[in-house]
Amino acid sequence: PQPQSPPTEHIFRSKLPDIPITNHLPLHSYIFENLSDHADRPCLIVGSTGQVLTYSDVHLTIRQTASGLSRRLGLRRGDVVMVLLQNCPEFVYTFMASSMIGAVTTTANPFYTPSELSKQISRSNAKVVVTHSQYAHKVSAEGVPVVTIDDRIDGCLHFSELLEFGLFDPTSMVGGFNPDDAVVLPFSSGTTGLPKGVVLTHKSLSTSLSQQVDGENPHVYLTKEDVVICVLPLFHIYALNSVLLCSLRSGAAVLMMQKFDISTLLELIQRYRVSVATVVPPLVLALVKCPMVDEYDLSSIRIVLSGAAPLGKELEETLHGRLPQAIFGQGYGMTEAGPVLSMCLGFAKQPFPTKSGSCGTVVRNAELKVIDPETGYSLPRNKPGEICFRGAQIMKGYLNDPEATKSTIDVEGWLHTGDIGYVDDDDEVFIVDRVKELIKYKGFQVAPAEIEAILHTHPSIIDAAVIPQKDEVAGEVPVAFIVQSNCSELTEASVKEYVAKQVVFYKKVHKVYFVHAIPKSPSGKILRKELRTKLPSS
Ligand code: 4UV
Repeated sequence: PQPQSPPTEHIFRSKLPDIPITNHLPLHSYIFENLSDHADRPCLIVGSTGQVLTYSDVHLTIRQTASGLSRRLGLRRGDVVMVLLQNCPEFVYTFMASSMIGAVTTTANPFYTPSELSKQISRSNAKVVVTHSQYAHKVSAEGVPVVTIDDRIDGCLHFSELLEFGLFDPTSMVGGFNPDDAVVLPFSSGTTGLPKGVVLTHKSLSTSLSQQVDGENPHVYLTKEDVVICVLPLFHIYALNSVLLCSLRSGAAVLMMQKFDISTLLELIQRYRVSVATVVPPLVLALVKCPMVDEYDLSSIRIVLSGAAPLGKELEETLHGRLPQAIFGQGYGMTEAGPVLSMCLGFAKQPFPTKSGSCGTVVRNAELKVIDPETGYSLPRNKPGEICFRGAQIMKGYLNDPEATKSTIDVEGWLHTGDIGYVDDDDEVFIVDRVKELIKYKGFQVAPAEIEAILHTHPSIIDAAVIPQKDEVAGEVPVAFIVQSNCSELTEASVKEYVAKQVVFYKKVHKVYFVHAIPKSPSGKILRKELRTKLPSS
């Protein structure tokens, strides 16, 4: 019974008590609040070279980078820095240094095409791009300074040139600081439309981290003895939040892998006695299928966290069979939610028993409800509906898009996720479907509207709709329904190629269905559910 809420309002909370949350500090101050406890401990380990950087090394370089960003590049509070990097220490230096000077980091995938990057640079109004030399050409036409972290390139700055301006004094932030200032600007399409800048503030991220790793009984118990493998890309909010920032706050070591390769992954886990493995379902599949797994000593792993896409119960149980000593569980996140909504309580310092297939229990100091999509009323336990979420960690809004913000966060502050799920008798969240447009390829976002917009530019295409089709390896792949003009004779291959040239690999169209019309509602919205029934597997 919850006497303070009306009888019809069903709100779910964590089984852990609320805690006082430290969210008034700038993100970097919060992250390094306990630096003196682990200053000489390993902070970042570079998998490819074996280089080990301690917490004090990393903090020092962050302060140097902050000086360079401000004095060499003239960046000020509110300016946006694009980090176009694979996992490497410079990612951490640039991101944390930006926080220090009050600037904002927008993260992007180095595999993006020049046109995808151009859109993000202009939408975010990025003032500089930090990248690897091999990707510099993709952004050289953008008219913003480019910093390379490895080879020197004519016309670009080199990262080392940022480190020549002494140490930034974090207490000297020009123009003050407000916890509601943006600190990171990942792009996400949310429930509908094109990718949009998601404004996550210092307060959002420090709240989310605190909900995970702080308190007497942290929901995710990490210590300075832990070695956390960072194989997922840091440009996605999942690894950024739950691998990098949670580890830095806890004093754990982050073992960075720049490129995924299964034998290197296994080798690194064995060599560095990795204790926490944060994964996505396709990686679980790869580990299950890989015969080499039995040749390595993986006994150091105590936590396996999977997230970003649905994980089959059987898959989870099969991998668990191969790593019996580890606790398996899922986290459920969404960029706009800041990002973590729920997390396995088996990871807590005093753990709870959990069920496989569950996405965990709602994080503390937050509220979750499940609403009937038709009536908007909240539903009791075990009844599936749209998951809504409220707390200090959710995004401030979409950048320069009040309309999209209004349709995602309602007047009472509830974020509507577009996910269908329920909460069971033990407070565990289960996701059963997705009503939003979003397609997830191996956990990566594909926005149908973006691919549809590209298809619409084809001279022989009159109309197009893109929806997900189930796929054993990727989870989902984008497929297109196409209406072609009368006299044209488009082939499936030519349509696929037209899209493929303009997008990163996971946004490619995998199958093309030629149809006479795209089913639409009277208001012109594509009836995606109806299209789904036309797919062979449904
Ligand atoms: O916006 P996004 O790309 O964000 C994410 C973030 C995931 C996580 C997961 C665990 C963490 O600890 C963390 O920090 C971040 O994926 O996509 C959001 C959508 O992905 C689906 C769901 O449809 C979200 O609205 N999704 C995310 N996690 C799960 C999931 C999951 N565990 N099971 C099923 N679907």
